[in-house]
Amino acid sequence: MQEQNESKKRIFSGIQPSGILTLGNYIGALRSWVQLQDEAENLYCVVDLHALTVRQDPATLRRRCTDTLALLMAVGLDPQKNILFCQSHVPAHSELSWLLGCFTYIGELSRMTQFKDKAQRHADNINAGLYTYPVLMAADILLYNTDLVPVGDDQKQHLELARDIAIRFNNVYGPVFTVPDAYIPKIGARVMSITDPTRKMSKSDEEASYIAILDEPDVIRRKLRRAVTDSDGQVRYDPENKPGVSNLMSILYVLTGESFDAIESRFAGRGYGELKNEVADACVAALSPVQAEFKRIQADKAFLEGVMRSGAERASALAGRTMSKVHRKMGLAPYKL
Ligand code: AQP
Repeated sequence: MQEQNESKKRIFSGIQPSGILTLGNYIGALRSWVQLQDEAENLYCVVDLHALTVRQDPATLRRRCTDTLALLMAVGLDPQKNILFCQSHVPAHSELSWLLGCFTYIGELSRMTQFKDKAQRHADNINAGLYTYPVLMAADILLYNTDLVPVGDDQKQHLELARDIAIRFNNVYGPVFTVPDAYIPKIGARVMSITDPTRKMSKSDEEASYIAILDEPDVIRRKLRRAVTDSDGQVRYDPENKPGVSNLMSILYVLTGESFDAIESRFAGRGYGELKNEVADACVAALSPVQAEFKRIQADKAFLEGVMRSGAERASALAGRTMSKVHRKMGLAPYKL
């Protein structure tokens, strides 16, 4: 296995620039990334190749890549402590994806719930990339001999596949890849849509269904006022029977630390309107500083370019070591005979 800092675990995670990042991305992924930044060697990647599985407007995609990178720093990721980079800047991701595709079965890919869900939502464009998405994700992770992958609950199935592929490969060629573990937050791992709380909040869904990290306070308040709840009027945590109210309570819990019991007793006899207002206050308080920092970083193009370039160089150096080993083990012809 690759040489790495003995005392520190290596972490990799990615985020698609397929839309404006949501409160779901923030709570399910970005907050844990920030919490972990002193404990591990981290690589955080803007996975633009993954975003191409759905049609993207080129100019918008280009802008969203840099905006996503700026947002990673705005939430608190330090570009010195973390390798922040863009997936397409390290071609080894695509190459390893091909090689690992030869170790992945059609049956495994056909079982992936995200593929089934996206194939339904984009029925006019069920492309091969949508199908092989989990192989590219396995390549992203295995390329860096990652120990831990902090993700939301929706990515658990993909991560299990990455583990299976690593184990299968290692069984054939010896211990090449580290078998990664998922790191999933206990609460907030699946923030639900506010218009349909039986579905997860997604940035590519309709705008009213998500709170974007960059939504202005009045937009956040308006969206939350319209959040779907239920008709029994009781603030009680019961995700199965009261998904809308439970989703709002989870957001409040994650952002303020107030326990479900405390929220329930404080809101006894009060309506959902008051709960929605408090959730909106908590969102505005958490997101306003991020928004201000985002504007500052986004305006500094030279800084952003520098972070992107240095991230790509640092990631490429690590990826190159894995790829030489993979080539050698698999018997690909050496460059120098
Ligand atoms: N609703 C969510 N709750 C908790 N975590 C979430 N994540 C996404 N949505 C939620 C986590 O955010 C990280 C980055 O996700 P991604 O952008 O790479 O892809 P995704 O999971 O497909 O997110 P979206 O918003 O649903 O994107 P689109 O709409 O483009 O498909 C991941 O760790 C994810 O678990």
